[in-house]
Amino acid sequence: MKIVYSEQHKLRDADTELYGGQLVKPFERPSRMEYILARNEAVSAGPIVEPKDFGMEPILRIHDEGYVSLLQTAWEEWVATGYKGEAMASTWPARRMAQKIPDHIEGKLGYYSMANETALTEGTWKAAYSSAQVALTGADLIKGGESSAFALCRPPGHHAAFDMYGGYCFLNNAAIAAQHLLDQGMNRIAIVDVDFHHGNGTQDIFYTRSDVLFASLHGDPRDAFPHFLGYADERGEGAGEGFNHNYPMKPGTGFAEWRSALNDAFGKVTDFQPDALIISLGVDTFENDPISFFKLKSDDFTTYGADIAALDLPTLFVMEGGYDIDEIGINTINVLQGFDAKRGTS
Ligand code: 5XA
Ligand code: ZN
Repeated sequence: MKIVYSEQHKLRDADTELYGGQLVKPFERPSRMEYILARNEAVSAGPIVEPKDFGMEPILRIHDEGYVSLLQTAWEEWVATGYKGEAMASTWPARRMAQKIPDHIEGKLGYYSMANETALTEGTWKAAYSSAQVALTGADLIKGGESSAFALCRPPGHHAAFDMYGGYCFLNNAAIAAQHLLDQGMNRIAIVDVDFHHGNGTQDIFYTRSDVLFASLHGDPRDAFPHFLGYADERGEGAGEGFNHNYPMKPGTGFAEWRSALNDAFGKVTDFQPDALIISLGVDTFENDPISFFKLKSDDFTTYGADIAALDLPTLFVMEGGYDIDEIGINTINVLQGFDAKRGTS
């Protein structure tokens, strides 16, 4: 399958992440892409194609204008205050506090974020914009008749909500791609999020809608980031009631249990009869991932790639997380190869 990729992701190269009370080099770093590209080159899973530029409109179909404008200007505003480090939120509109947008950049970052491990840096907006264009180009390929495509997005997107960033995510690439497919004439899109972490942003964006079904398999929020969304009883609201499905799982969960949750989610997808499927593809479910606690092995990624193919839907893979640098390439490409082998395509 075609792999959409842009070198622009390298503009997102933060020095700091707040992790365990320390400022460390972020787990979400440019070299992740090099491992995936190297593995692709080694096994020729698919040709690399450049993204097209769809402009701002599809981004603003999903995200709040004030939020997008903050992403565009935050770094300059932060530097203008005289702050020396990377831009990080330090205060939030928590319970019983005013939900008003402050003027000072420190307050704005708190208002528009849901986690503060993620620093905003000089090239962040350009990289996030490009990542969204990668997803849109993948969606366009699907709309144009390709049976599958892989949007090799970086930075990832699934924690980015209507008006909040965090969890290494700024623009919700999968959601932007889904909306684009709907705007191009499709009627129903299913998004299945197989990243280790709950796709809180994607859930937030589509929670009251019935044209996008969202299912997420993830570490139980009692034990895992993002901690404040992803419970099984979150099933959608209003018109969206019954179109949101969460599968929280405990530390140590292995492939058999995980796959049975995946099959349950696929049952909902089949009943929904979507025009296309988007897989939010995070490979941080791997047993050696440094920030996660599931126990999938490299071969399991091939197996579930084939499971996805068996749904027989036009499928767009959108890259999310995965941090065990040595294995991220193998595990990501294994999913694509399992898919292609089952479909009889390449
Ligand atoms: O899928 N999301 C991630 O991998 C990011 C988790 C951030 C935890 N601080
Ligand atoms: Zn993740």
